[in-house]
Amino acid sequence: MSKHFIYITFTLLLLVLLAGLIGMSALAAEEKSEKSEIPAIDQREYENLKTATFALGCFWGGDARYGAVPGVIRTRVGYAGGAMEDPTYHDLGNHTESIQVDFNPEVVSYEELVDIFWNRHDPYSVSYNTQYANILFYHDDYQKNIAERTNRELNEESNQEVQTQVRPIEKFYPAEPYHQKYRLKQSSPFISVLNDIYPDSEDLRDSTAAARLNGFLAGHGTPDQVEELADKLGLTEDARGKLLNRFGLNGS
Ligand code: MHO
Repeated sequence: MSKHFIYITFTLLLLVLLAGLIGMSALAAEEKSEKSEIPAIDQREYENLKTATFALGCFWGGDARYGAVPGVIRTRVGYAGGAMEDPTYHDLGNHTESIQVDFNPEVVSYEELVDIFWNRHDPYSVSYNTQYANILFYHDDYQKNIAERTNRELNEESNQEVQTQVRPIEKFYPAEPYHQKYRLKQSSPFISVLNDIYPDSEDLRDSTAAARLNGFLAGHGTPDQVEELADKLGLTEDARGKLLNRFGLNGS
């Protein structure tokens, strides 16, 4: 083998290696730029989240109310409490429209979420029908104690009887994508920004940014909270300005 041949082979090998390295770093850069589109509020991973489920009439409203609560990480609307398998909005059997939230108990307690539940409806009124019944679904003994205690307290402080049910959660069936973050889905330009970030409807549903926006757009949340989060929701300059303006803050 001539020296010349070895030299050429060696150079070729080096070139192939170099091309590979360049390719790999280009891929990594692409991945990074995709990642940077994810809203800052969604970039955190959580351990030890808890889950709570509430039925409060039409689930669109509760989704927005809980979505604005600091410490609530994910919200989803769905059907619970009934026996039929795989209910849908137009065929929900004896299920009830419900909101399920995953929350960080270091930031918001179950008791605070239950407080919102009791304050968001009239517990002494008889539910209109099963679809819109008021139900506090507990997930474990800890939640059961709080649910039953707060129910009892309301019974004791009134001469009327609490009509709201307190029941264990069984299966929760997430509702159709168009019901998730309903208020946000009605609000351009916000929904187009979020749809670009999350083309997959389950990713959109599970996004904290989408939950907060859905809440803020329904008028929940405080100006302070909106100001603090405005840069973390993945919004364009235009959408960010519009959100701030809604809360009387200067968008520019
Ligand atoms: N009255 C509301 C109910 C929707 S809620 C998801 C409507 O149809 O506009 O049940």
